[in-house]
Amino acid sequence: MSAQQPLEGSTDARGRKIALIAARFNDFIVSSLLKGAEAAWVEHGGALEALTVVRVPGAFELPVAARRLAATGRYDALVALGCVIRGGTPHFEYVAGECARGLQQVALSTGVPVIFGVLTVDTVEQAIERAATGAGNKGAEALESALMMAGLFAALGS
Ligand code: INI
Repeated sequence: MSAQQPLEGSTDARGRKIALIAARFNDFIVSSLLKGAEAAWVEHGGALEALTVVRVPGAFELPVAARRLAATGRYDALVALGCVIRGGTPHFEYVAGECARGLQQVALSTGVPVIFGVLTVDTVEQAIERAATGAGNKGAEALESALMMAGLFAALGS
């Protein structure tokens, strides 16, 4: 006797509706996450014209934009991209904490997967490492997670 095959969705991007929400704050990092996500979308068979990209001021605004997009019912999954770098003040905790909490709340309340592609790091160097082109780009990883969740939910049916 063996267990059933785990139910996993296809990560084929064709026909999927995904929106990327990217913060402008720390754009020198977030634009690389965005490029990584777009490249992963194309790698998985998606057409760039079929990918929605919206920009918000900072990570703190990602949840409300995600909520608005989820409410349209047009998207199979959302990817939130941002970068919060720890400074000498408690601001980091507020921005990073509320961003993570808010995004999960949107996912749980709407049922639309919201992927946490927000870097929360201590130093600029750590951010650069995670936004570099190629393997390890967290934007690309976030996009792949979105495709996995969209594929899984498609396989589960409504
Ligand atoms: N926003 C970020 O995305 N990353 C940060 O590191 C950051 N810091 O450090 O302040 C940040 N602040 C802006 C915040 O997200 C809001 O846009 C702003 O407070 C207006 O609501």
